[in-house]
Amino acid sequence: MSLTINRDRLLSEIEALASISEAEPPVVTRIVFSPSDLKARGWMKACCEEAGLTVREDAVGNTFARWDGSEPAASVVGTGSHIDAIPNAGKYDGVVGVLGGLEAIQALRQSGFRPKHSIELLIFTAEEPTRFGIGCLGSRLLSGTLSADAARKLTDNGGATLDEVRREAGFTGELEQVKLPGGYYKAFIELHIEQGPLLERQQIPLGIVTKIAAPASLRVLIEGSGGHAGGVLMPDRHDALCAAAEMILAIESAARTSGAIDTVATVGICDVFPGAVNSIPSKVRLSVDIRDTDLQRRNIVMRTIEAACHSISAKRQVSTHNELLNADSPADCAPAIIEALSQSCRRHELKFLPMVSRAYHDSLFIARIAPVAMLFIPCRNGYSHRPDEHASPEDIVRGTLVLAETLATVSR
Ligand code: HGY
Ligand code: MN
Ligand code: MN
Repeated sequence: MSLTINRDRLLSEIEALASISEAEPPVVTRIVFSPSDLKARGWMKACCEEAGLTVREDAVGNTFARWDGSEPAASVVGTGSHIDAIPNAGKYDGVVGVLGGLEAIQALRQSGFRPKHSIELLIFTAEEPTRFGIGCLGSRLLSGTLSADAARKLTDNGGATLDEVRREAGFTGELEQVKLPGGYYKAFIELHIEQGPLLERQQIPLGIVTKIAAPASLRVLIEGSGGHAGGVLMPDRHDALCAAAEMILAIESAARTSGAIDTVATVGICDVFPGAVNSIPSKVRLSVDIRDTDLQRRNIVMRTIEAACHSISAKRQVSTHNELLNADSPADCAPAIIEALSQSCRRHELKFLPMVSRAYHDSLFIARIAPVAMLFIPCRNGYSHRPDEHASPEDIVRGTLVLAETLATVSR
């Protein structure tokens, strides 16, 4: 099989999608169900239809662009990723998997290949946790990892519920219908930038993911007594932000002292109330992200963090409430798909690195219902979730070619 990846088309589509953003270039901000996300969805659907695919959307906006195989009733081979982007992001996170997946399908169609199993490009809703506080919302619902009832309880920072926001965006079906029937996917393969420095550092053009790390996130709500910044003397204070500051360092220390380099913990959001320079903070909300490739070790670190927050809170006579948002298991990738990816790399004499994904992805949840694997391409300096995120045209095209060949292998 000789496949041709249309490099110019793929690169120009990446640029076009990057221009659909709440922020000025080179910054990409595309929060789920925001005007830019809806515009990007419309643009993507048009690209898929132009490529001859049949497009459908489910009740939470997961989008499926299908190429019917010779046995349409057989299980499906999926590929894809996400197009939503956190604030101040780059243009490649998720996008390489969506547009690379579309290009891989087009290259197969143009080569005259005919799959037995239908191939679907997926664009998952809300891979990023930005709006509803939980990542991979669309793939959690597809895999049944998140129930429709639990999803209905989700609200954004403005207090709008997921149901209100999705219906306003035009997705009006029942959330119960999102969960896929068992055996729907034969396999799912996601192309993604590494979002880390290993491939570039070792000058290896491709990574084949063997395991996806276990993510957890929680909110720590701290309540002190507040008061006038001039009138309340230091011994009389119960400053919620000072307590939070100690907790942030304790969270960092819990990850650093876990005994393994694979443990990470981040306090990415710190909301301070009332937020006036001359008022002692009375409330603070910390959003905490904790991950590890080892589930048990991650859970130990979470317990260490919980204990540290409570002892700091007692010492400072503030109240603390920890709200767990998610605590997911890691996922092993499927040996058969890993082998198919490896075969394609070997065919092209491309070095590849078996590796762990420290970022989470929709593949983590699709792995609950189907065999999955991920293919990584390098990103410059390992940067991601920032405007200078960059993947080279050569790496993008190479990853797309290996993805296309693997889709062909798995869909025969
Ligand atoms: O946070 C993550 O790992 C993913 O990029 N959303
Ligand atoms: Mn991301
Ligand atoms: Mn991503």
